[in-house]
Amino acid sequence: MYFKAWLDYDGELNESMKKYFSTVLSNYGSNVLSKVERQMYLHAVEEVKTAAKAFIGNKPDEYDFMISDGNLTVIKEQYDEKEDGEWEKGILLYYVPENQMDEEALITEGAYAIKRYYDEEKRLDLWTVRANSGAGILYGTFALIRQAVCEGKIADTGIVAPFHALRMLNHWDNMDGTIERGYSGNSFFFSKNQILITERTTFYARLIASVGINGVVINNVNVKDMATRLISPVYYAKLRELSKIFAGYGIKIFLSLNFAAPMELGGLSECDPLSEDVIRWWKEKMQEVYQEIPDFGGFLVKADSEGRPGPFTYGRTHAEGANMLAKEIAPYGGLIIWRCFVYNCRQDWRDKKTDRARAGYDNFMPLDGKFLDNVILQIKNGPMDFQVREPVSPLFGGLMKTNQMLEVQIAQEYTGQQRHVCYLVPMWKEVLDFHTYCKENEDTVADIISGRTFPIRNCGIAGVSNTGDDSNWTGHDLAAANLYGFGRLSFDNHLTAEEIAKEWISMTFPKKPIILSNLMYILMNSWRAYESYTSPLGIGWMVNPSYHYGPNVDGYEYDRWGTYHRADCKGIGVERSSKGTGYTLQYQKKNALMYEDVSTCPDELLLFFHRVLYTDRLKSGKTLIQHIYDSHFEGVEEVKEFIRLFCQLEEYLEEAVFQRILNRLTEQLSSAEEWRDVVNTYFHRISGIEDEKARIIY
Ligand code: GCW
Repeated sequence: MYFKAWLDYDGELNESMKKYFSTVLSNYGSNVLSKVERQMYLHAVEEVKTAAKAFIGNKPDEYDFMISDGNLTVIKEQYDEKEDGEWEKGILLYYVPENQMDEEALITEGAYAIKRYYDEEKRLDLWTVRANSGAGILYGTFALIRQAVCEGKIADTGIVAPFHALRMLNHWDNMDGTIERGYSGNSFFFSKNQILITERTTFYARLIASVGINGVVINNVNVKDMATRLISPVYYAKLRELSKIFAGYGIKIFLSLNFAAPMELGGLSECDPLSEDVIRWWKEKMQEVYQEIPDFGGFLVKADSEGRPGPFTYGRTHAEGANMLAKEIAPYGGLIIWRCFVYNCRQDWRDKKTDRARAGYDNFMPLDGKFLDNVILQIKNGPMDFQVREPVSPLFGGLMKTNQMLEVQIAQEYTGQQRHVCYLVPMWKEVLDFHTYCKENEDTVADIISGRTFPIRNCGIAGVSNTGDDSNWTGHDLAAANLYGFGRLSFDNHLTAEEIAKEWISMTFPKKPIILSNLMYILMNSWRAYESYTSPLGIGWMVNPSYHYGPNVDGYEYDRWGTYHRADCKGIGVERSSKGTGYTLQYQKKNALMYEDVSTCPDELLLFFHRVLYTDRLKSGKTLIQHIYDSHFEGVEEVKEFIRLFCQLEEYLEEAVFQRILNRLTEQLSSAEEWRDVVNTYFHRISGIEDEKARIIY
């Protein structure tokens, strides 16, 4: 059992708007379409029918049409002329053949335009979706329905082209059905070492296509055991079937790859990327994979990180490792997406120069320009690991000759594990809008990963998925806003976090002003609230090791000595300026200077960059210790406010939905109280400084 998430199409249309959904006109009969394009087109037509069913309770009439010299002819068996004064209204999906294109920009894969079409003489009044690709027709159709649901009306869009070329979801699903950092049940891709293909598979493809996703990595980047065998005859038939289903929604399937596959699968004695045997093995493997799965997108690789094998074992670089694979997959148009999450998890934090934050840059910056064109480096948003607040990775703005992709985590590993509400779109917006100063203009992260800064074609954005087989897909109903938001933002970088939240609420819940305003408040304040009651000012972690939920101030798992945050009786924070680990110097000058100086370093990242005394004052005028106390108290109060606002919605929401969300919010409150008490007590004891407001600190 699963819910339709935001595809319920529960819209309130007036009578005049409803009429448009009484007819759908399509031209997929024309022979310009390839099989897969036609499939996407058919799915778009299907979507209009589904929407019509929801809006008017009926299936629409379906007709073909022709356009020649700008004249539209509706092809009907019996074309009944309308009575005088009556207009034929409908929705027309128009795959524009190349020779009829008047708008260049429509050529971009996935671009579309929604436009009204009137014909006085024929009394036609249509809303048209125009596109030059099946994906464009599909995206345009979803956009048109979205307008109808959210606004109750349809409007011209002009040409809308996807901002990022690759818009991917990374699933960390294991073949036994578990999900690494999964908080929404089990995998719907795998169970007991088998690939699952059910009704849910198709629905999922449709769900994520509706927000513009065009690539999915189905298995965990930690590729172990049977997952190594995904590229073997045992699984090809199912993978082919799966890739066809997704292709019909404009989505390519990718796999995570085990760098040691030549050994574990091929029986070779090594996986040295320069060994001829290894190269030959991959050559044959790539050929086999593409013979079996022609639509296949390529591979995602986690190498030399957290125990995964990689080129380091043989004294080779990441470029040598990635390029070897890239060369062998290139003849088939495949991509190698190589992760930059590479660091030494055995570092000794007692050494003041030790700094995990430096690792990505130190490892990859020297390789800039050394990767083949079908390699993309996938870079986590921050230099550490998906903490509630981190600066942007300095690889963005550092690398200038390398294909790049941003990786964010939709799954809330460190942000409340989908038991706490934490709407992450505002965080991603900050990352995407960050000026790297690598160029005078078009220097933001979004510019870089969309190919606007440097002429790179293979680039984009990836999100670690937060889905599972829970009936509501994301465990916490409100966590679906993150999945929705990730897709929408990857398609249209100009949307604000508010606009996305508003859309998602309108698509998901009944249309009542109080639902919109209260949920908007909760979503828009949730990230800040989570940050307030958890780890302050960019210090990060402070969670229980391994499962990463709940407070544990000294709990950084790769630090046996309890020193990574450097807290003592005087102060806290890691000095990452040139006086400390030198991490600040990895940024372009303007940013390096900003972070280097305590007086210009933004407060929310202060403890990430500097060691600060408890008695030092922040820009707010508060002392550091008072800020820690206050923010932890305030964070908890904010969660109480969320609950108060949410309870006002009881009469308007389905009982089960209301109860599910309330249960999560209730758990969030007790967890927030625990965070507040554990963190405040720790700093109260270690600093010996009293709260100015004399509140009780447990
Ligand atoms: O954040 C860490 C997670 C690991 C994860 C790793 C990674 C998939 O705790 O579970 O492994 O990052 O991104 O590779």
